[in-house]
Amino acid sequence: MNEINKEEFKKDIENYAKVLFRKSIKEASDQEKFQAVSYAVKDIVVDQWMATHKTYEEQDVKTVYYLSMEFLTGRALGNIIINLKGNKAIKEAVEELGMNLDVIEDQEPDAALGNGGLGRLAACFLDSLSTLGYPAYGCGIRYKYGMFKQVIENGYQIEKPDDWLKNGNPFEIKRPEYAVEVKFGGYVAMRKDEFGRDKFVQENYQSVLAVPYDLPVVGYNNNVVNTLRIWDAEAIDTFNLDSFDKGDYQKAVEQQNLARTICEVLYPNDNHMAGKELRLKQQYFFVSASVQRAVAKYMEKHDDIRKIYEKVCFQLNDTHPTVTVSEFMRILVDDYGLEWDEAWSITNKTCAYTNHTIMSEALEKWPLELFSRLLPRIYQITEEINRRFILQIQAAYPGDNSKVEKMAIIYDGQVKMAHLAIAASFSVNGVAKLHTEILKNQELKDFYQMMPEKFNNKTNGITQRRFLLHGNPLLADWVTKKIGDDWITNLAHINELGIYADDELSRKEFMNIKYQNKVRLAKYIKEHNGVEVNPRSIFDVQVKRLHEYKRQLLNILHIMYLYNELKKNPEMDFYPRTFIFGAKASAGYHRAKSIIKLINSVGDVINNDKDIHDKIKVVFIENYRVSNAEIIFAAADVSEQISTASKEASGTGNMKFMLNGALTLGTMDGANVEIVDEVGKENAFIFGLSSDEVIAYEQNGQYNPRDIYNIDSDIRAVMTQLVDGTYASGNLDEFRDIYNSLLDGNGGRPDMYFILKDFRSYADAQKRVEAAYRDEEGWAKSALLNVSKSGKFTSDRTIEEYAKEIWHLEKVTVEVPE
Ligand code: 26V
Repeated sequence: MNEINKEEFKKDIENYAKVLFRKSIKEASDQEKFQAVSYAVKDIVVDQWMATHKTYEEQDVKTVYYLSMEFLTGRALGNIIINLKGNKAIKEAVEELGMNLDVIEDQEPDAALGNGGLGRLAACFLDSLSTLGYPAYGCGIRYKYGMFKQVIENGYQIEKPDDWLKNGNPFEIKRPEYAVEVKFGGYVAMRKDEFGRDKFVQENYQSVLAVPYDLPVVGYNNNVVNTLRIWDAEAIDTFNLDSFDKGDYQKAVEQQNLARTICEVLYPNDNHMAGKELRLKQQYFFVSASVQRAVAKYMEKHDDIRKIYEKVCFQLNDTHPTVTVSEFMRILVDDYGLEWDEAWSITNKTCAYTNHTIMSEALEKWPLELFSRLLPRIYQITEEINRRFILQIQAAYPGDNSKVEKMAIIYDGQVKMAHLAIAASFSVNGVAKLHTEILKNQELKDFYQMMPEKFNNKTNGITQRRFLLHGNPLLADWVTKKIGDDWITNLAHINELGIYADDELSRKEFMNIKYQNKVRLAKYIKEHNGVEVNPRSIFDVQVKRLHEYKRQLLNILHIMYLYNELKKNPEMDFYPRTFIFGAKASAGYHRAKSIIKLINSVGDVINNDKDIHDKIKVVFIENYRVSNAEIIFAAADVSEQISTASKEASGTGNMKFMLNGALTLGTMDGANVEIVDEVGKENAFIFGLSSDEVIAYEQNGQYNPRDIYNIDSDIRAVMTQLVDGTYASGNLDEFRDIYNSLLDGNGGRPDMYFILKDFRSYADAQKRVEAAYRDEEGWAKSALLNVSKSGKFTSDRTIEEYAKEIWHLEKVTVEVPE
């Protein structure tokens, strides 16, 4: 890699301030300084970006297209600087110009084009693909408004629009030369092609112009820069005389509106399918644009479309981009004139699907009426795929019509996207061992029995470059001092840290770094939440989307219980604890919003109660997002991973905490199982029902939370406090719905999340946490072992597995000309 020349770089920054804002650096605002620095950094990146694509073309590489509705990339500048290994030179340059790099980085809005786990995973994957030198495109949507900003008012969540592009995005490049048309609605007609053969064409449709914006994805210290291509919609220019002449004024207006709405906003539901027409439009919009462009790019260099699978793989990030299957078939059959069987065999060698959830609310099913009206030709093709797939099911299970009912792609007036994805893909993967087993043995059992060869596991991972090197510089430097810096690109090496777990001085150093990170977070909390917390207390953290299955409610009920214990016995031996929450709730998810209010209300009471001498603090961090997550993980002692077993497909926060030396307090769910496999049960706090037990209860209906309520007086006391005004002065019904959900559940079914069932076991595990923390040496040892055993959970390992076992990609090396 070419060295960054500090003096040249300084000149570059000054020049950008001049050209962009007609200002000197001294005159520029912080935001303008951020822009100027970013453009100077982009200058370096673009050379590598061009060199990368030149190499790809020369070597005619196979490329993965990672199709995802979400990429939760967060801030770009700091991460790019780190990956350029330019930290030292750039920091010095910036400081010599009288600026502070941290302040500059803080000016950048998070790119929050995702909800949570699935979107952040896509961002980690891109980082790893570039770092490992694999050719890849991320394909997504350039939402005008990303994930909403959360403001807490009077304890309630308020959503504010996230106008992340208002100052422009210095790293993006618009590529109008690659714009393509995407068609919606109308009808399908049979017409003759130029050779007199029949062909299907969509007529009387509305269309938009899909225009790509490219963002660089910089690999670590290797000159490789892949592309995250996000599509924006523009109106097709029909406001010309022509259409007025034809009396098409109305249609022109409609098309303008369509273009304006498609990319307006990210749907902020996580794990809940609402069946909204606009969402299906978004899906087809970015899929059609991405697939059209991938095919066109392939055909620029090749002449045989039938071999496209040798150079292209479409990875479907959950079912959201599943129309890829039918769109690709449409292009092969309608545009390239292939026979159905041939087209299907190509599609089957090109598409692969990742499942990220077994929550039935999240399964995408589109009403036929909507699907066929919006995408008439895609619907016809999907019907034909379904017709043939049913024949296959019948051949596999002769005479068993129940299999057709359960497995058909179109059934009951709905298009089932997961079934389409499975039928058309050569690979179907889950995201953690346990999750994949549940898919094979429960949720997708029929499919697994029919096509076992498609199923495989790819346990998730996270990038250590953002979540240790950037987010926790103190620990990163310390690790490098101990074992060298190989861990940055080969996290397996972090294992070498293990020997220091037995070294007293190293344990002290480690705990001191943790303390400093807790001071940093305490400062953030003071500034942003106005709450004073004690960095000597245990930082017990649960940060993730708010969902009943993740059981933030279990956590807060337990805090209410602890508070009762302290009130009964103020002199009891109690190690001070700071409970930290961060979570966004979907705007329409009322119970989730009540849980946020409950956390804040409990915090208000406890934080202001002088009797307990600050032994418990409860903090809700507003607007949890990638940028503050980095600070939070670095400061955590305890990582709350307490989902109802079987419900959390993997989790990735659990891995970020582990990498930063927090101990897991969790159920045997998702990747927690593999974390415990690595670090050992004695270095984690495991509690609760197993996934098998949960599934058994679900099937036999033998769980009754009232039995627990009746025999356990501590639980009863906490339950009563939900509805007696202890935490809701004025409105006794504030938390009534939560109370009811715990005892009666939904629609007559007892609480599906087994909160009271797991309560005692959780409280016991929390007691073990406290006892363990009192043994400072023992805790430091466990924490260090957690860091040292986190090697498996790098997304570099995950991507190597995808690349070798699914995508069959070759690595490239890139030289940048001087
Ligand atoms: C689902 C839906 C359903 C339709 C409406 C909009 C929408 C938006 C996002 C989603 C994604 C839900 C799936 C998801 O985020 N799964 C999470 O994936 C993580 C990465 O694999 C994994 O670690 C988490 O356990 C899993 O919950």
